[in-house]
Amino acid sequence: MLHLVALLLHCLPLAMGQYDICKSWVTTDDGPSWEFYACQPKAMRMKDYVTVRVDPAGITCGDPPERFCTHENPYLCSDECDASNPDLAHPPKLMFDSEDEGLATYWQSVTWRRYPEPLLANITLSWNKSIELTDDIVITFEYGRPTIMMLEKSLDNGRTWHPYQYYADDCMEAFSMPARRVRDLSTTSANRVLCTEEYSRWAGSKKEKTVRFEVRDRFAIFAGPDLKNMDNLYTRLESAKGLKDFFTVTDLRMRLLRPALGGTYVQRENLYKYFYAVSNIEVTGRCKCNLHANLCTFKEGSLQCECEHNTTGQDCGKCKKNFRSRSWRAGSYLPLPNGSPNACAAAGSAFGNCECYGHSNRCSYIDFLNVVTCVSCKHNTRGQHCQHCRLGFYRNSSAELDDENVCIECNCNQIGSMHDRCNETGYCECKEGATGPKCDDCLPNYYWRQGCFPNVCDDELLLCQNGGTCYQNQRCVCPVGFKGVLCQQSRCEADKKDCDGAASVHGSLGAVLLGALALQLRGWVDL
Ligand SMILES: *[C@@H]1O[C@H](CO)[C@@H](O)[C@H](O)[C@H]1NC(C)=O
Ligand SMILES: *[C@@H]1O[C@H](CO)[C@@H](O)[C@H](O)[C@H]1NC(C)=O
Ligand SMILES: *[C@@H]1O[C@H](CO)[C@@H](O)[C@H](O)[C@H]1NC(C)=O
Ligand SMILES: *[C@@H]1O[C@H](CO)[C@@H](O)[C@H](O)[C@H]1NC(C)=O
Ligand SMILES: *[C@@H]1O[C@H](CO)[C@@H](O)[C@H](O)[C@H]1NC(C)=O
Ligand SMILES: [Ca+2]
Repeated sequence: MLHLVALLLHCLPLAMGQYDICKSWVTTDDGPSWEFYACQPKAMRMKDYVTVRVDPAGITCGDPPERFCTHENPYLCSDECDASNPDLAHPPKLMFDSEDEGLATYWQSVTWRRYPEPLLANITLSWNKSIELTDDIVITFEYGRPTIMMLEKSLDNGRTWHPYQYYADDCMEAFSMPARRVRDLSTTSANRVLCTEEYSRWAGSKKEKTVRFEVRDRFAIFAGPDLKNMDNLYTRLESAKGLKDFFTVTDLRMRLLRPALGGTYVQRENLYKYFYAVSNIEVTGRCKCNLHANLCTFKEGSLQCECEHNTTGQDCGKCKKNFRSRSWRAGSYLPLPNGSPNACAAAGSAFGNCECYGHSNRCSYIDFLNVVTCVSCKHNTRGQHCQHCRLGFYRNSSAELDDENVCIECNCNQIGSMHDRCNETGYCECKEGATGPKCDDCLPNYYWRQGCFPNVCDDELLLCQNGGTCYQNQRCVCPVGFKGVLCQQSRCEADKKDCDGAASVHGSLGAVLLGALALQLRGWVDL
């Protein structure tokens, strides 16, 4: 059996010969040396490496034990699911076992007892590794396929999800989408997300059991019906934007939205025959190693590329330390048939002695200075070797010189600072009165109002006088009859008319109170 599986996998189109070696020892006129090629691991049965999660809690049948019937035998409800009995239990792992004896083993949900509340279940598969699909995803349902379901994928270990394909017996009704078939897609629409009715219609629960996500049909758009012209597919994968990513996943989720009905409507009097049962989920693909590895191994609970070309990381997505004289690049399928390795280069090896710490791919010779210098330093670096930070950036002390995060933006407060440059620890140069690393604070005795200004008044030294109150250190609010920055000046002294006016209303006690009230009001209004 194992042999047969290995043999079958070997026959998969993408597992054939091409791009399966990363380097070879060749003899040239200059003597023997290594030659490097773009390379990728073989396709594998990805269900062997997956972790699964079924939601919501309690959706798996058998706790408490429950009877169910089948569409063939709706009134003979003698089947039983019992989680505590290994012979009658239907846990999620049975979707990934190998059914050597030909007997289907399957995960099963509870029945649709709660109708008309929808019977919803999510099956989430996670690899903690990016995988490139190389063949159809095939989901096998016992006792009928769902009448509505959806396939979703994630490319970032489950942080964000995207629809991958919609399935319904009536796409318009279920998703307001026209029904389409993958075989009708064209070269420009090969990565379209569509709704298909091909896998949701009732055909007798024993007959058609599989729901597919058609990878081969999509490949065939470029490689021909027998996938003979793989060169054309590889060329397309390199040139068509988003096409490679379309076949790449870290996680998959089946959202089961309505079970098989076995007819056109739900029979309320016998809800025990409605449930989901999945016996197998086949996912065939290879580890994504950016064409820098031909082996992928299961280590410490996750798949990992065995990176070549002096790359490293789970997906060979960066250059090894001391091999960063130019930026990392993925290998390429082109030119056919061996591709380009785009290997990482040791410092000093690629461009004579011009090290650019991985921030530039180009060096240029400046004649009149007689130096070789890096061109177009990236990641906010500058300098002959991209070894300095651009103006307005400072050195990240916890990052190495070849780290993408080596330069941090100064972020000086535009109003509070003299300019947008900062010193090596990120401190900006502040205008008078401003303080803080970014100059967005004021020194004591200064207040912030589009910059820092010296206090006009406060509660200690610059007290408002004659009963005036200090408003936000900006000015004194003076009582009637007083003025001046600190209300230190009586209006009588300053202006005879003010004084006379005040005197005429000061006649009675009532007027005095009124005056006090007006004073209060004035204070408020002035704010
Ligand atoms: C299934 O997953 C989707 C998100 O992809 C979530 O919105 C939904 O609530 C989940 N359904 C169940 C039954 O857990
Ligand atoms: C995922 O893989 C990475 C890299 O191999 C590993 O460090 C991490 O622990 C894994 N996470 C889980 C949840 O397995
Ligand atoms: C990677 O580095 C090693 C050790 O320096 C070197 O022998 C090898 O040729 C390099 N490989 C590539 C693809 O550059
Ligand atoms: C400094 O570099 C480290 C290491 O790369 C990085 O984790 C960190 O985010 C960087 N700090 C900033 C502020 O960018
Ligand atoms: C940067 O400026 C701050 C504040 O003036 C100072 O404390 C610090 O020592 C300076 N750092 C360097 C490396 O000059
Ligand atoms: Ca099974």
